[in-house]
Amino acid sequence: MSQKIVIDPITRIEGHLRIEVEIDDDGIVQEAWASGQLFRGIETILKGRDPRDAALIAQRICGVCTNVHYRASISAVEDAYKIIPPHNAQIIRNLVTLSLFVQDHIVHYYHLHSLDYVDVVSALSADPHAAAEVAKKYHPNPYHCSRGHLEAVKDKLTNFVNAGRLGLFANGYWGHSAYKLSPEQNLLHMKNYLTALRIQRELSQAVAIFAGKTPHPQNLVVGGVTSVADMLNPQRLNDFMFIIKETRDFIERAYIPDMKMVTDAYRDEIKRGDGRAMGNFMACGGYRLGNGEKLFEGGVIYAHDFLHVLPFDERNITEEVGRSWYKDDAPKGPYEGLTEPFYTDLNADGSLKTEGKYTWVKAPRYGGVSMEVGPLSRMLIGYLKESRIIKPYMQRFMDATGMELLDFSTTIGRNAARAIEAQICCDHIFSFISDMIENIKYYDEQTWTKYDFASLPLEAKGRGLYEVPRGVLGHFVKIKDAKIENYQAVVPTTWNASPKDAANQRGAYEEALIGIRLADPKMPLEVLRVVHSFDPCLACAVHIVDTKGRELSRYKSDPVCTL
Ligand code: NFE
Ligand code: MG
Repeated sequence: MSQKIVIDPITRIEGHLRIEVEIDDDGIVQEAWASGQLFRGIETILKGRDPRDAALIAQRICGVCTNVHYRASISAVEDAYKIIPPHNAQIIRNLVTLSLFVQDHIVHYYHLHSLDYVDVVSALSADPHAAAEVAKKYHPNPYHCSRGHLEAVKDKLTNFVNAGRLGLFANGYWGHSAYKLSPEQNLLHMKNYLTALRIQRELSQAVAIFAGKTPHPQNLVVGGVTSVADMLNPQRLNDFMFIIKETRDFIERAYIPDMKMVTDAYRDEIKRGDGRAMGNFMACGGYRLGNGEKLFEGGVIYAHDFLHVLPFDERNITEEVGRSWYKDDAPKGPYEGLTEPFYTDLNADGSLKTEGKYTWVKAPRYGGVSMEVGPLSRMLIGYLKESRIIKPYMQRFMDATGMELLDFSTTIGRNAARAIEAQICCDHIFSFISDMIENIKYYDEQTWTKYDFASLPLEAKGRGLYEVPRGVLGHFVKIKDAKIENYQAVVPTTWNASPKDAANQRGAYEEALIGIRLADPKMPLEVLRVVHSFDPCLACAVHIVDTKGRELSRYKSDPVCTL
């Protein structure tokens, strides 16, 4: 007899995500439903506003991938008005966005996801001396790996546990049979978990050097950036580079080695294809370096057909809401998209109406097809398009671990792709900064393109399309009478957390869950692994608040539902 398991909310993500899966007698997932449980109102709030103000509101969509909505919104308005920001402004925007990529990937892997693979309690029985030796298997000069330091980390964790203040480590599925690392490997990984707390804080400081603050920077305006004094202050540039250099060292000697260790320990799960979705990958590409090369390539892959990478064409993007709590079910292009809530409630027993509408997340489609976006898509597409930037990094990791291309299309593979991407972004921040220093040297200090608002067209439309940490982000604005007539954001987590559509095609989370085997349905660790590997951000995905304060849903924490 099939059994329904409800996890609501999924924790260690941004926002409110409910997952329902149906398992058979062997604990194998037969069907899955991903449901965004929160309704906000950003696109609606933007209507009727001055387009120059849009970005300050749009950036409130999310405080995690902070600055990317700000930037995409500014770019959409610039695109509509054909305003091209100067070179230095583009570089400063890139410095901020790429620092965010690295910060976001490190926080996601270590603090939001790694404990699905790393058993904190097991680390307490590690031998720190043996652990120092184990670390050398994954890097000749591992990060902060003296025996003394590892002993100190073990003492710190032990004191934490003995004091009964487990805090964020409480309620983990410690001891679950799906954990595979040895106590020493768990200790090494926890050491880097603690260091990553500092690294991510320093990276936030780096973002704030040019962005004023984070989250929700204040340095962008239509036409350029306001970070003029920061750009011209050698001390600020030096502070920024110092942080990026320290981070680069951490990625090289800790993050990548950890990923190699996890890949090694969970090889069976990788070879079994755990967490593989439909194999449709999409990237729009972007971030042009001074030599004309692009950091990320655009492209589309269908059904893991790695022999054919098709060109990406944004005109193929639509969103539909047949299974989402909105009105007007027909697929629509983003300039015409509507955001009119139409909540249809739950079943009397509290379960989702899985045959009807069941989420606040819309269903974006590319030419009618459901897609996976994110680091995995970018790394596969870059590799297959022979990117001179991406391929060598991927190849190094593949040679060191024996990972094949298809192996990346798994739960662990998604994390490996994210780590490789963090390294690529971090390394290339230096290219952008040297381009900027070169400009300044030749007295190019321009940071804003002047324009006269009164003489801009009254009607226009434009979009900002970017690769951001979780995938492809598009902001689309239609302007009429110099005001915003319509605004839509089509967001990475909306692609990946998409519900089914009229043709019953599943979204990427749903598809990736099918076939997963749960060792113990009361502790659905395997489901968490799959969902976390996409780095969900539901605030982004839904970006819409019930202004009347009505109850939209209740949250349970007991995963096993007696439906
Ligand atoms: Ni709220 Fe985001 C990113 C955007 S969403 S985190 O990256 O855009 O998926
Ligand atoms: Mg949207």
